[in-house]
Amino acid sequence: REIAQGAVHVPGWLDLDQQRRLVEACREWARGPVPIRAAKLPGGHQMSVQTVCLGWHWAPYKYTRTADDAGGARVGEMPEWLARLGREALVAAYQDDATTYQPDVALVNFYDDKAKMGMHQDKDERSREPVVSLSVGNTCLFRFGNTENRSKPYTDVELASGDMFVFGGPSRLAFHGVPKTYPRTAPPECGLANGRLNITMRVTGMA
Ligand code: MD5
Ligand code: FE
Repeated sequence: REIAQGAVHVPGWLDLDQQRRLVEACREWARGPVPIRAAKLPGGHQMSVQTVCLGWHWAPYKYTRTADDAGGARVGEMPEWLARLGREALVAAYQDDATTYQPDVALVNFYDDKAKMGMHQDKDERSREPVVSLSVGNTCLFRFGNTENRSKPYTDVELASGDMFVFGGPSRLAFHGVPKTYPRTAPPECGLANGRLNITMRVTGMA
């Protein structure tokens, strides 16, 4: 389960009931106050993944309170129950007794059958606290790379519905991406007929 130092994959961490509840919550968050959208990169390219943000708005490549690239509304709150789930994830992944982890942003990504995410680093946060990732729906191919560049060496891992992944320590700034998802591989009971949801929690380090 340890893919690299600080990078821990916990398959099947969420039960089907938790998965369904997350899908329901994501449907609600996707409606607003800032509706889910495919972010436009500074170069003009539009991402294929659709994202809704909680707590802070991520407009490539920075965090703001208002969605200046999407109507200007203030983003929805980061729910405390979600932050608590993030803490539980950290305890489970690192087998700690407890943690003071307090994520203040969640980025919820939706992948349709064609969506993918190129190799990148998550370095817009000022804090180097771990990132917690929860997957629901279709299985994807997740590529976990190195900290130097977006090419080899990397490790390919499949992330399925209910899987949890924590990226911390020396893995926090590793390049990573999602080269593909596998259509119609979501378990019927997860609450999502097709498509993939990924919820990532982070600490922005912003006041
Ligand atoms: C996803 N999301 O499946 C992935 C999972 C993103 C993103 O990459 O930026 O929204 S989160 C993977 C991740 C986060 C932070 C660090 C590392 C991986 N890592 O060091 O490999 O939609
Ligand atoms: Fe990322």
